[in-house]
Amino acid sequence: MRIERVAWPVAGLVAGVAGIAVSHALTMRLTLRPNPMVSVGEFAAAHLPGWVQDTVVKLLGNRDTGVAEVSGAEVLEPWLALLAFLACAAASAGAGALARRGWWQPVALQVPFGLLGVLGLIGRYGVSVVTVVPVVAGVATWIVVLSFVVGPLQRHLAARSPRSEEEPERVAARARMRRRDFVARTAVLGLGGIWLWLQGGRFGRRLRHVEETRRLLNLPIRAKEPRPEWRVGVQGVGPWRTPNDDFFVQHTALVPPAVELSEWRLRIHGLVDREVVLTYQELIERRLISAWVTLPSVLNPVGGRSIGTAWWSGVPVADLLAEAGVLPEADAVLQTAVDGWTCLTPLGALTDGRESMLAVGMNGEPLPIDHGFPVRTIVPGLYGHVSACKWVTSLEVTRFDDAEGEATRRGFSPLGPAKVGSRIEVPAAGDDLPDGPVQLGGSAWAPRRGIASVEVAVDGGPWLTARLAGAPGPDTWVQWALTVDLASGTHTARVRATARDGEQQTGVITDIRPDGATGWHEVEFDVS
Ligand SMILES: Nc1nc2c(c(=O)[nH]1)N[C@H]1C(S)=C(S)[C@@H](COP(=O)(O)O)O[C@H]1N2
Ligand SMILES: [Mo]
Repeated sequence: MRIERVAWPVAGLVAGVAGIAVSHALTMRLTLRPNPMVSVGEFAAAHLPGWVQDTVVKLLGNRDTGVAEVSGAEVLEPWLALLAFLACAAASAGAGALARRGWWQPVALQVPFGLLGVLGLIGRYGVSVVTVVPVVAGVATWIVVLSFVVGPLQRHLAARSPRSEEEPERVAARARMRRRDFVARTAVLGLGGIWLWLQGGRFGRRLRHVEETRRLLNLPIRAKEPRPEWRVGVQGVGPWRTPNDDFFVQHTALVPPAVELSEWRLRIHGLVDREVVLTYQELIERRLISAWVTLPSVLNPVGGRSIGTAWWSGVPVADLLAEAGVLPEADAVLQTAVDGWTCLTPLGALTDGRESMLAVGMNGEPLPIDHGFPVRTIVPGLYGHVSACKWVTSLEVTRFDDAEGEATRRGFSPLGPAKVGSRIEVPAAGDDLPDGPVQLGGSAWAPRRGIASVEVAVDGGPWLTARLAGAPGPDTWVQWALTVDLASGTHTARVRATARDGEQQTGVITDIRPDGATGWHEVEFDVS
């Protein structure tokens, strides 16, 4: 009887190990992130109040890292990861004990516990498939394995209430069978879970190796600071240069392809005089250029965040096409990525003198894996879906009549010039602002053409001209600001931009499909 008491929590631990192993292995396979428990620890460490962090640093001491400052969060991380681990162990044993009382009681613990984990990870990394999938799969495994392992124990419990006058030997024999059954299930799943946990790290080995190569790369490129005069100087607007970690990520691949530098080739073929095949080394030995370019996504809704600006470095596409010798009948280039994604780009946009490049660097670093390592295309003036091929490996010179990119199959029009757009970044929707002058600010863009003016209308009033900050050229966004005096109450502001060629951003609301959303960004806020 006492042994059976221990059996429930043990079953719980086995199920917990299986669940953690699955979420760990999936995380290793899908991303470069650490084990989910470590991530939750990191999140907690970053969000504890400063005085807790300071106390911990005092108590646990400062690690001698050779670096001057170690933040409280860094000292805390391993401890909180350990705490997260112990919490998982306690919850697992607890769920096992609860399984004694019926099938739904452990689930009532497991689901909220899993939700906590998901919330911690979302806090750390934001919402994405790779944030949610490993934990959800882990919790599902935990639930299923628990109910499977405790099956024999539950049958044993049910059998203890003597239903009939069965012979005692037969009752005892059945109990032995159930015990054997339980031990077998526990052993198989426990060992399987431990094996998967230990093996987990191997599933992502290629991705991790590529990341290591990327980190050690020493490219002849440099980071560049945006000029102070490009910032409009309103708190909450920007940043003007989007940090790589905050740059929106958009691709159809569930797992970004891990491309080994030694295996990567670029092939330029099709309607050319001579086919060109380059290794990575051969590519970066060519003339490199760098440019500030804003990359907008056609999927960006009005007021959305799927647009970013970086200092891109790479080889001019025009140079490479010239090496291959483009035939006169060509009018497009079909780009193909390692993951099979394709886009068809107008030839003119690659050869008309704009800074179209096969980029290897983003803000002075080798391209992050998520943004196309080792090589992706950047074409000023076009939306990403017809131009910005990540993990690019083939450029086939062709004709619009003869080829089709992924985008048109997905309901987008084939050309994809970026539309003039603007958004309000401060105030944010729903902000409650103090009385007095109210500062509005945001960004506007008209790639290839540049921004001529930005106007703001408050509460349906007249369009007021905003102040514009500087910009390096026509291919980046421009920050704007406007100060208005508003009485207390609820207000609405909307913004519109005008491009240098005179085209004014339309207020007509259209869908993202087929060629990009239109409409004015509007924000409602309170003054009191
Ligand atoms: N291989 C590949 N390249 C791709 C895509 C993709 O799905 N696969 N998406 C494109 C789209 S729609 C956009 S907007 C940009 C986004 O680039 P980013 O993820 O670096 O922001 O990449 C483009 N390049
Ligand atoms: Mo996009």
